[in-house]
Amino acid sequence: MGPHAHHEIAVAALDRLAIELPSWGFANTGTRFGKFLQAAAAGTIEEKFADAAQVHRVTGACPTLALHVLWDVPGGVDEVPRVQALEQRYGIRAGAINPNLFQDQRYKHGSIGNPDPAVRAEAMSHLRESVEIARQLGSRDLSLWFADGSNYPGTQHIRRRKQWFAEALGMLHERLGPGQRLLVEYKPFEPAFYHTDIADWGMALLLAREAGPHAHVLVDTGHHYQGQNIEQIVAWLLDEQRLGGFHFNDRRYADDDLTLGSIDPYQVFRIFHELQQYAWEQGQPADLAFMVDQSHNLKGKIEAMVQTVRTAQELWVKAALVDRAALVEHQRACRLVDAERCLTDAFAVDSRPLVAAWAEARGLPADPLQAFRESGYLEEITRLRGDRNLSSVTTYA
Ligand code: PSV
Ligand code: MN
Repeated sequence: MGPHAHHEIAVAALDRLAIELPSWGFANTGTRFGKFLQAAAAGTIEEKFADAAQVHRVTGACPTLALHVLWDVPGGVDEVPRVQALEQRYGIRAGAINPNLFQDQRYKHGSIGNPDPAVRAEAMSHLRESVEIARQLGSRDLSLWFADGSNYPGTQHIRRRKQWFAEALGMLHERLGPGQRLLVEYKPFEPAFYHTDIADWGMALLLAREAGPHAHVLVDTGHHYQGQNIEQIVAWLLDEQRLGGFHFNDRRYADDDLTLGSIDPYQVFRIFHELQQYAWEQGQPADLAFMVDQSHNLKGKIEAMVQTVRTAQELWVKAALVDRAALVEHQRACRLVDAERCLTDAFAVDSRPLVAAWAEARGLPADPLQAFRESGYLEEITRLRGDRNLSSVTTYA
């Protein structure tokens, strides 16, 4: 493949890559041990829209912002007009709506898996309201993550909880409007440490199937055991027509929420390759939500998002450069080294100039990080938000 072919493939690949940013990635968040506060962090939903718009301005790839109901629209549906005004003002649309069933005290023993029917009913009502918020905003996806689980053997009835989950997701599915989807996220650990009600992709898939045709599985790349083959999960879910989207992040140990590709870029490449191989074979890509789920505690939040998006673009282009026809032939003939080299050769290409050329052709900065730094935006928000954000800083002597 010559440089001209590379260029054309890169342009086609990048034109169809959109990445959704998480509103919470712009706010001051931390670990369970504490928060290191940033002067420039977003403290309101408006600031989150404004910051997301900066990332979109320099990368051209992030037209939507995922919202967490409790953190962004605590007033529920009544706040929809306010969100719509922000969408207009900042040119960013609301993306996936994330109900919050893990922070309220009442969810200590779970939400829709709670043994107390009154708590399950309250969780259901929050879920129903979240569907309504999504419907009014024109958001396609309701992104569901449940912290439900238990910490000690024998303390919860695992099968009964599974049944309550199936029942609740089925009822929620019935509330979906046209075009809406339920995305079911799984996670094997944290905050529960003995059992998590939806611990892996198989459990999420079973629940999604039982809920109905518009329920799909959401793969958060940080939600796996060490050593798990994530691209195989992706390939199986694609084949089952039940992959709904991703929460992208990287990790070294657990759900570390590190910048995409910072620890294992080849892992991201292999996932992208499975998606693109599927699209090539089917003649069209799967309908997926590509979302980031990262909270940066130490890096500058907007810079880290720009870095994430640019890394995704670079790895997406590398995956697009895999010689698919040759790969299929090598696989058929079991030419192992040649098949593997289809992947490693593409991964070895320096895709940065290809992404930069695409960006310039689209009127975007060739170097988005530099463009962001030169814009003065960070200095301005640091000045405007600094006093408020740092007023609660405590230094222990
Ligand atoms: C849980 O770890 C998770 O991945 C879910 O997607 C949440 O909504 C998100 O993080 C933010 O806490
Ligand atoms: Mn997630």
